Amino acid sequence: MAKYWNADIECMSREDMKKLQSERLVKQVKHVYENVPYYRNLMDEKGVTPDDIQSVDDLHKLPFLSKADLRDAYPYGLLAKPLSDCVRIQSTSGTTGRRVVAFYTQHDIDLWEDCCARAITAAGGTNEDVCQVCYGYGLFTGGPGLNGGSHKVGCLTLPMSSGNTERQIQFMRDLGSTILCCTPSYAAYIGETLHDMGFTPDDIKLKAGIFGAEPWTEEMRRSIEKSLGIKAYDIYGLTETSGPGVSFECEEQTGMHINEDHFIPEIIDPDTGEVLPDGTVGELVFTSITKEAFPLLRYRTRDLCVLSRKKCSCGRTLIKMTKPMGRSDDMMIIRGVNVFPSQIETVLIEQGYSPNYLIEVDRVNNSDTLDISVEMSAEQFSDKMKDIQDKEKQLAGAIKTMLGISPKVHLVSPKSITRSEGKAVRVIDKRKLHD
Ligand code: DLL
Repeated sequence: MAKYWNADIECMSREDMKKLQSERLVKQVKHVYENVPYYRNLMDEKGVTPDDIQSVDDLHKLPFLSKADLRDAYPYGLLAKPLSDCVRIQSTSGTTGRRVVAFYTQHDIDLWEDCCARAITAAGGTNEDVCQVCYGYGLFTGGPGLNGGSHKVGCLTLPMSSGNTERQIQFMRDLGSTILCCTPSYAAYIGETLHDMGFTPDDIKLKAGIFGAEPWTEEMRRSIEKSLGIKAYDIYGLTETSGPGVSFECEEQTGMHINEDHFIPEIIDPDTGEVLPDGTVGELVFTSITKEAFPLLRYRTRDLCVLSRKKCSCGRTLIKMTKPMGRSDDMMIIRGVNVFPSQIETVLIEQGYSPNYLIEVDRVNNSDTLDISVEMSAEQFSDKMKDIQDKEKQLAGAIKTMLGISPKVHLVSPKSITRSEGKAVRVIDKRKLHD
């Protein structure tokens, strides 16, 4: 069984990787400078020319590109190839008013699918596998990306898209799916539905899941692994950098290997822009060195994580990033304390609750309020008020220990919180509505 999709690259020596990255970077900077007036202006403003970039060591000289730049340049302002060379667009949903449209040449699509093929291979996928892709298809990159990767590996591919969960399980059983690709919140829902339909993991053939597109905790991973009887692998990416496959997990499950032959990562201080050493938490920045149509240099992702060069037992030498703990824009400041939804999720699952919850933040009489509705399982449910109140108090205490601030916990009846088939919405910050 092939352990790597491309061993030459995935296990390349650091020295050779640096050389490859430097060659590609020099070429890419020229390509962007000559073809993207928007970025050329940014470089001119900073007084940098392509000649100043001779290797990856010069990367820090380049200006950053932010989501605001993408908005300014929408839709064609960052395009580096004539439209006649482009064959596809993908896009974010734009529900937060920040739609991103990314363009692809056929070459870009090939490289993107190759990155996804590496992820599937790292999860143990081969041409013997049946890969059920339940990420959304369409403008969202999840479905098309994993679909393409699955074809490359030679898996029998089930292009299911998301939704109609009972039918997903029927297909899974009838066709003997061995790999599941979807968001972690949808994987949890599939696991729950499997159970509700009276099946156990022994009734399906799944062995691995490739889950990403939203933050998820280690506790959530263990809960999904148990409900579906699989090993759950993380995968990361964003529309701006093609989609899923920028990085992927191997069997060690201690972070995601970044496809460094295509994307050079940096970690910066989100406030000052200063580049931080490996091992420090900061904002992840990517430079795409092989993309033709929509190459982004020093793109600020807003995702917070840590990079590590610790040797990996899988043999890959590609740098690893930790699971992003959330976007810097997901972080809530409640009564002056920084709170990530993932911290709350960790406590809930540790305390034996399901990952079905909703966080509501508001401001009443100039003071922030934090309300967390958490679903009980049928076994946890009780019709005795006192029992429920005791449990709410106990859970609120555990969350207070984690966050340092007291929430109001509401235990709600089984199945009363809407399930997610794509990216879960877990936070409603009503303060933003008032401002
Ligand atoms: O979510 C691409 C994708 C599809 C990745 C399928 C993995 C699997 P966007 O919709 O542009 O693209 O959202 C990108 O999602 O900046 C992160 O904040 C978040 N994200 C993606 N993967 C992970 C992950 C796709 N594994 C944004 N863990 C990114 C945590 C993730 N957050």
